[in-house]
Amino acid sequence: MASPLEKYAELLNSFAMVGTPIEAEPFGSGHINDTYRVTTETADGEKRMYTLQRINHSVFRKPQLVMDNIERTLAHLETKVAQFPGVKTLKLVKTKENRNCVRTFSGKWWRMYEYIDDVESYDNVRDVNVVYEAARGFAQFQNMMADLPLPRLNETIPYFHHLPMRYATLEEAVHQDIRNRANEVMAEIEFVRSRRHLVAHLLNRYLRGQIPERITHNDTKINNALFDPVTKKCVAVVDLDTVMPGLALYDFGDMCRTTCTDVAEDDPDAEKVQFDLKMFEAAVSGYLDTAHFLTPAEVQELAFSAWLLPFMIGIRFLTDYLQGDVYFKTAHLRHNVDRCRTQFMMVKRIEALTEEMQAIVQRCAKATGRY
Ligand code: ADP
Ligand code: GN1
Ligand code: MG
Repeated sequence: MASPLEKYAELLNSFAMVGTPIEAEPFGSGHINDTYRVTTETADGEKRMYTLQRINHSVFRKPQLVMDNIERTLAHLETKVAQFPGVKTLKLVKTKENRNCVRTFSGKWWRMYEYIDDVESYDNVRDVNVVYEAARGFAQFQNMMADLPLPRLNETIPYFHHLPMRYATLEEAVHQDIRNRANEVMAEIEFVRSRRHLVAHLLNRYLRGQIPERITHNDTKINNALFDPVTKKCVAVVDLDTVMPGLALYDFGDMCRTTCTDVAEDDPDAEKVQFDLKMFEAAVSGYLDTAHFLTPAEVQELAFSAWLLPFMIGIRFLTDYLQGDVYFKTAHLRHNVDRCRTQFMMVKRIEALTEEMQAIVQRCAKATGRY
């Protein structure tokens, strides 16, 4: 079988990299795009690294809108990072024809970034300092994006965090049951149905004007933050495909989803999932220390958002299982079921800790002196 380097030789040649590609290897553990790390070498032996990514165009139906958002986002971040020592932004590598991505004859979309070197990325965290720094990093990202000049960014996936829509899509998938899998996951379906009354809560507060729209990252899982291996500070935020208008709380909740447990998202033993209050406290304090823009109403919903994101993403995994595993990459038949179960276990753990979580939020908010 051809190696990635051979397979993508022509594609690689269309990007304006420095040097000649000498290696290309699959990279990262994202569920959506295909990522390769490419190494090049110049005539005098200097090596450079890049990430080559195929944008999953069945998830991102309009890849050009994604790339336009990313170009604007990066240009804006570039004007900001100088104020933050150590902070880096992704840098797009244009094509030799000065485009921000390539569309191949077979209809695939590819883009390239400079690889950010000397960093660490984690799928799971056990260190409260890392959680604190991740929260600061994502808050800083929101801070830097707050004054992006108009027009409004494109919605790269419409209704992405619209929980009532996610709920309705699940019911539709149960109704259609095209793979005949609904019976097997009836307990999970009932788990969702019994929480139906909570589905519209945050969205209603937004629609009533109580919670503002902001520019948000929308995919703040911990492996989308890169860390300095020595200082453990968050140096960059990656995976910008879903940067678009959203609620700050979605970013906070997704961060908690992936940092407040050290159990893998797809662990087959969901019982192991605990919700670690020390990690939650680190996330709240890191976020509040940096996201000075947060209104009292947003602060009031921080704990709820930590519940909402595992609930929503669990629904998405369950829906994908019922629809035949067409959205998230899966490695085995019940992968999406395992993922769904860890998420719902987290939801259950959070439900048992609601008071403690509210108390943590109040304590941290008071400590800032702003609320
Ligand atoms: P996906 O959409 O599939 O999640 P990502 O853009 O998140 O793809 O990339 C996958 C992983 O690769 C990231 O979680 C991150 O750890 C790593 N990564 C991506 N881009 C870079 C980069 N420019 N430099 C260093 N690491 C990167
Ligand atoms: C996907 O692309 P990745 O792996 O960082 C997904 C997120 C989910 C996450 C669950 C565009 O993120 O919404 O929360 O998987 N991204 C998209 O792990 O759907
Ligand atoms: Mg990612």
